[in-house]
Amino acid sequence: EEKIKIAKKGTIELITEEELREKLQKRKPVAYIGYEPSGKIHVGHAITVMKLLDLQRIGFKVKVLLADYHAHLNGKGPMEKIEEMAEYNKRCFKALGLSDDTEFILGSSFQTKEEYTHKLYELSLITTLARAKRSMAQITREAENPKVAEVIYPLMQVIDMIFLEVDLALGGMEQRKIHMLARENLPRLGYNAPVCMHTPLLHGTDGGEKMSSSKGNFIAVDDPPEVIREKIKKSYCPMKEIKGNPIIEMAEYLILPMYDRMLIKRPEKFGGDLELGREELIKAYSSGELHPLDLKNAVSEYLIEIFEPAREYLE
Ligand code: IYR
Repeated sequence: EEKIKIAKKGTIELITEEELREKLQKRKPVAYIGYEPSGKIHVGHAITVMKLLDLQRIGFKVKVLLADYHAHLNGKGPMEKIEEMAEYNKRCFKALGLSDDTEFILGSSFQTKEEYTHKLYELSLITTLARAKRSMAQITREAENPKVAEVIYPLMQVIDMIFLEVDLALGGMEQRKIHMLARENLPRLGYNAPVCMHTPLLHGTDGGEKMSSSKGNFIAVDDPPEVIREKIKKSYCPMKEIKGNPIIEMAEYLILPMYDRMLIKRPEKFGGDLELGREELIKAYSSGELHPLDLKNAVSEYLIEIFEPAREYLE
């Protein structure tokens, strides 16, 4: 029961809790997540890495897929460049505290194997084009002139789950349609579908739809403290507004799942210090009792603290 609680903390979807219970009976269940290698590892990534740490704590073996081919198929550039980023990303993920038995796997190390390709073809035969395309809605970079690569991508992600022998697939909410495709079609190929767990998505510091290293609207795990303070200070954070507010989201999705309560330091004349749980924070902010500036200051200091080991390790 305690393990289930730890697993669910800070997530917005678990499919299904009952299956997770079963998986926890196994000696060493495997949890995995894949990341397209990226120029910067940011708060959005960190939310999922913190969840991996929780899963490790409750007994999962963790595999991290450095999805180089996926990045390539998604128009992120030549393989050599992507491989370099993968190496740097691996260092960032380790720096965030993943244990030594974490396995880092480069997608291209198995995604051209005969057996892999064979399974991919079989899956392509039972998946509609419409479904494959739909599953990519929140992932693809190309909107104007979509390529066939866009529908190969989700099928490969599904086959990855067979090859990596995963019991649980973790991802941000944007991955859910690919995960649902896996849950539906893997059994049709004779394989068990993994438990799927999803974390909330972060808006960019500019208030944009998604925090993304290609849009420059992120806080990176290796940003120096002054840079974090500066970026947070300039961030979109409308007074009293919770929805689409990236600063509230960072508090709600990253800081509070880690600390349970947040200390917000304020000068005496502005009401003095506050110590808030999740609901109290939402209430205090939407009523205007908590001002954006005070929230921003607190969030900056927490991020600096959370990323401190990463900054040190990466130096
Ligand atoms: N679609 C992910 C990258 C990815 C994830 C998994 I899980 C894979 O098996 C393969 C790729 C992204 O959007 O970053």
